Amino acid sequence: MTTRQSKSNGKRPAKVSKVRFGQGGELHQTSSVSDERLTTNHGVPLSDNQNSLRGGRRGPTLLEDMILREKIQHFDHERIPERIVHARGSGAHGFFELTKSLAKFTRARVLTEVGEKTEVFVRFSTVAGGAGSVDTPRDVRGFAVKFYTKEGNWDLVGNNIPVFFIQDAIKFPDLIHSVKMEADRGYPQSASAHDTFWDFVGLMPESTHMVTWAMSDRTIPRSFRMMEGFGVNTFRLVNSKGEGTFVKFHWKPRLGLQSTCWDEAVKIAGADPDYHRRDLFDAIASGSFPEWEFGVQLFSQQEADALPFDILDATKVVPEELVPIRIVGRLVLDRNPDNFFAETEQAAFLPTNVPPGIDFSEDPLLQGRLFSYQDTQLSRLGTVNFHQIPINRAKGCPFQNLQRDGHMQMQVFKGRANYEPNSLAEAGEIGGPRADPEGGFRSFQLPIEDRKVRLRSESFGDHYSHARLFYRSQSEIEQAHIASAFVFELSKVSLDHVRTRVLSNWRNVDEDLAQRIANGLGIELPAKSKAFVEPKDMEPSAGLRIVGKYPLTLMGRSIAILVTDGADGRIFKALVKQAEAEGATVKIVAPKVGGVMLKGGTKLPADGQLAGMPSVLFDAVALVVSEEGCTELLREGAATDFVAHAFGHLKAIGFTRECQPLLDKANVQPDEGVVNLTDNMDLFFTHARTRLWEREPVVRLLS
Ligand code: HDE
Repeated sequence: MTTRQSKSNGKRPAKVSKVRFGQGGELHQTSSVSDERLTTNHGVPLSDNQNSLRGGRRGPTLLEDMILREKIQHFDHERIPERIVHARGSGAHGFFELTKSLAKFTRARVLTEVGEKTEVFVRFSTVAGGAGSVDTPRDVRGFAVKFYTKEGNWDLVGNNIPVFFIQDAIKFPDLIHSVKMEADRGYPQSASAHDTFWDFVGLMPESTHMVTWAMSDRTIPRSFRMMEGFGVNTFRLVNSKGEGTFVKFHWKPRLGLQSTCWDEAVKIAGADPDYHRRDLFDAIASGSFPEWEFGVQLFSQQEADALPFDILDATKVVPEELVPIRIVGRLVLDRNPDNFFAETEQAAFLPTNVPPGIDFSEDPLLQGRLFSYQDTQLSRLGTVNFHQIPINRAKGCPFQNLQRDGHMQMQVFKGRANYEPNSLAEAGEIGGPRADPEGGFRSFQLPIEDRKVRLRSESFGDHYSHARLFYRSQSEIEQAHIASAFVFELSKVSLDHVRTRVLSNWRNVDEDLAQRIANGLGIELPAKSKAFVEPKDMEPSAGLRIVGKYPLTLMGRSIAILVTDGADGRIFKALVKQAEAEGATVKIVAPKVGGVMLKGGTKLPADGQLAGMPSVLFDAVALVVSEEGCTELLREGAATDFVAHAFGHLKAIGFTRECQPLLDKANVQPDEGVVNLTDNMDLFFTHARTRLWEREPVVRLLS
């Protein structure tokens, strides 16, 4: 028996690529790996990476083998604790560009220098599931942006819904415990459809507004690229005179706000658990960069006082109709992370990261967040020095202070002074940095003189008006989806009293909605719960809808072409040409991954095999098949599902004449969106730009 040797010849010199010195004077090593020789973590070259050190060929492994021990030990500790919430996330690099100056309201450079580009790192996430959970549960999405500004990092840690479940940070652990896996059984993973969540919700009327949003299609987004983002909490801008203006932050996707259908989201979870992560990565890799407009709603204290709700209450939305959104910048994501762990996983977002000119409000939810994020990084990243990890480092400016040492200190400081004040500079030594009273961060001079209390302001007491506003602002389609989502979720609740309490609360929101839910569940409507503050009717806000807001475009959408042997290559080519010209992605799906032989003998390789690339992964499908091909497909369940699901999920279906038997088998009923490609390819593309909402009553009994 011969011993297998490592292929490394051991002659090439070990090379550490790209070593540069950071602004703090420390050695900062970028980690691009070269193909030079392997070493241990301490630089000792390896002669063999295949065999551990043994006492004889067949003898026991020796404790002395430091190479084996180092490698295994590093591997044993490869995982760090995942985030307690928002554990499942995907990130990307990009830039923010200011298009309109807010100099009147703030002295933060990032919001005053028009045309200046600021580097950003963005992380999107689900909330409830673990790091390895699927991308498409019904859940709120995180939308966290780290701006590396010239005045320090600004982290705008937002969500894709503008309000939140609770008003006070002290309820956050309860909320999250209720929605995560139930304590005794350890399930469900990443789902709100269970007893404990709805128990909490029913007992906390302040959650009514957010839960109504959560039951809307906002929580089943089509793509991260097609989500709105919100800062949620009210913040303050502070100008050079020290004057404060309240601000709400908004992100508006250039591709419009789009969602999946619930049944589709459920099926995607099986077909591609990484659906959103892949979509983001592929879009950036192909040069189709996701983009958002950045907007602000600005209002003074007087304007805030005139609003019929409290702007410090994060369960309330400020309708665009009351305070318009001014678009002042754009965000473009143009670079994928090189390493998921080092960047996306180790990214630490802190709502406390604000440059001079941006400040907090007294929102009691935000105030709690100001403590939590810094604290959670310690258990997740294990050190107070997590700000030195490359993804978290302030890159736009130097950072320097007299904080020292600690676990995993990366900086090598020079000099004796690690305290301030000191007078070492007078002796020609390094004295160290000092505070800057002019340019440094100054808090808004908020007058406070009051009693210490544990009390909620009465102005936070109206729990239903905004939920009513949201529901009544929706299109009919969206209202039906909301009612159906409630029915689905509450059908999974096993405790009758929990369900009943939820319905009692929602009667305060809208009687029709409560009745629809009760009908869908097949139960009697219970008595209405007593509202602390009687809900008021507000003017519906079109800005709160999804349907009708997105642009009718193929840009960023994806089309599957199902082909078989003998398919018509001309139709295929024409489809691809038009789709790609309009910015859509085309994928070729075939019975076998090796591809098909088109009529005339051209070989066409496939992007995916039918069972592995179902129609749920696409926005529209075209069926370009031959007669024989169709006969084969009739015997394949995945083909029937491909067509039936496309129809059921309200997608445009283009087909060639030969495909009729498959359409019949899949029970596709002719409508405007089922288009013979030979007759009218343009019509297919018209419908591929949106969903055929009018088909929904044909395929689904909605509540
Ligand atoms: Fe978070 N939240 N949160 N949250 N949150 C975290 O911080 C917390 C809240 C949001 O991609 C944690 O670094 C409290 C609102 C996002 O890394 C933790 C309260 C909003 C992310 C934490 C809230 C958010 C987090 C877990 C109530 C929308 C992911 C890991 C007072 C504005 C950021 C971490 C990323 C993450 C605490 C409420 C958004 C535990 C105490 C409201 C997008 O610190």
